[in-house]
Amino acid sequence: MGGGLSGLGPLHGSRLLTGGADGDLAAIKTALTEQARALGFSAVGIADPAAIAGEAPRLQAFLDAGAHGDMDWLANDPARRASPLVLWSEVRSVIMLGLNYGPDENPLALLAHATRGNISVYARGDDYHDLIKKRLKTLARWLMAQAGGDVKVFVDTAAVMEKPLADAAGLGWQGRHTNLVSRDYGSWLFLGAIFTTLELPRDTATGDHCGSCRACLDSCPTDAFPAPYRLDARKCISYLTIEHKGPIPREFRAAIGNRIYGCDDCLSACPWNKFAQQGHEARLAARDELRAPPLAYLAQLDDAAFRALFTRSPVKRVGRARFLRNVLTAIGNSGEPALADDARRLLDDDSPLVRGAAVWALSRLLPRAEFARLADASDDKDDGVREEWAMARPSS
Ligand code: B12
Ligand code: SF4
Ligand code: SF4
Repeated sequence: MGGGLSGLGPLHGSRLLTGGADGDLAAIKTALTEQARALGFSAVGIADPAAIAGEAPRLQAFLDAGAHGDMDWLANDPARRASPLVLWSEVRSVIMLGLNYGPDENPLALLAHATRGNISVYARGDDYHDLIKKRLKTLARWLMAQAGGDVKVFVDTAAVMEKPLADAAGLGWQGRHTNLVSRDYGSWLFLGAIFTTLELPRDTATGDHCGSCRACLDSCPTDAFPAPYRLDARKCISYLTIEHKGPIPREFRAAIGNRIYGCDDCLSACPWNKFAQQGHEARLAARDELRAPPLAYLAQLDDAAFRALFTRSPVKRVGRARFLRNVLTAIGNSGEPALADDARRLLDDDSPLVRGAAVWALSRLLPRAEFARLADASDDKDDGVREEWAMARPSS
């Protein structure tokens, strides 16, 4: 979501500007960095808006391959997305900010606990968008008050390519898993951007430090990297469990395991995480109830309970039906027959998405004959659910 602060207008007669000399701009940059750190940002750097000119063909290749799946918003106006100057012709500098959210435990440990749901690290606390956006606005206002100019702030949801911009601003480099890797924080930086009309001194890119490593590529449970530095989002568990609206394609369901919202496998595999530091933001820290929630509990959430459990959490965004689809996929993968009762109850859910996922879960947990009896008794009117029954019915 992009939020221009242009309404505040440029402020003149500011404290740090004494005549527009290079020294003034350097002083502004130093003070800006200090201010960003005081606001809790872990990394800050400045890029030339033209620095990512080379990304346009790469973005186009990604879109031409259909790798964005049904994230249509990624395909809207790629020229704008690939260039800050097309998005806002007056921008002269892009200030990139990183906020450390390093986990306090091994994010992969929970994958072994099949009756518990694994929510990815970024979504175990409050929604980072809200927190970062507020701070970006505070920092942007401060900059305007000190040095004038006009600003716009972005975090995640606007048509801005944050990773290559952060790369150009020296925050780290885009690793083979396509995310930004930092020497100081490993894989665990959230990104945000302030576009300004001020011409601030640039930082230099760190360059790629992946070397011959390919740990992230090899760790992916769904083989979602067609090549290093390239992701096919349609195969990525993060996309499948968060962005994808319909039934999860059958070929990925088993590999999803107990990942019920996002995935951290490629991030966790990175050796640069040995320099990672635990995040200090209390609001982003894992809530106890979201660290390892029992699937049996999650399967019983009605709409009100879902909203209450995920207040201020990013998980709320997907809504109950998509979330329960994910929970049922994990139940199907749990190997725990005791969870079949939870899945059976959801055969009567109002949402066909949930009913279809319940069918799949039961097909994995019930003895063949018992599943066949249920299939015979089903008179679901929804085509998608009927297809699930047909696909899962044991051939005799
Ligand atoms: C769409 C999106 C997704 C999609 C697609 C991911 C993707 N890789 O594009 C899905 C839903 C899958 C997703 C998942 C995740 N996301 Co996401 N996502 C975004 C979003 C909104 C846009 C990204 C984008 O522009 N994609 C378009 C494609 C074309 O970009 P790309 O894959 O990076 O492709 C580039 C490379 O392939 C490169 N390239 C191609 N060939 C070559 C060759 C070489 C040699 C090199 C160097 C590069 C290169 O060129 C391409 C264009 O730059 C950004 C926020 C933003 N506005 O930037 C967050 C963002 C990237 N996501 C983020 C996070 C945290 C995640 C997850 C970790 C969440 C989770 N735990 O489940 C996963 C990680 C999955 C992964 N391995 O990427 C963070 C990443 C922070 C960081 N440190 O990098 C961001 C920046 C949000 C934020 N504000 O913090 N995400
Ligand atoms: S987030 Fe998970 S599924 Fe997606 S690319 Fe990384 S390891 Fe693969
Ligand atoms: S795991 Fe290896 S290849 Fe992947 S981003 Fe980290 S250093 Fe690069």
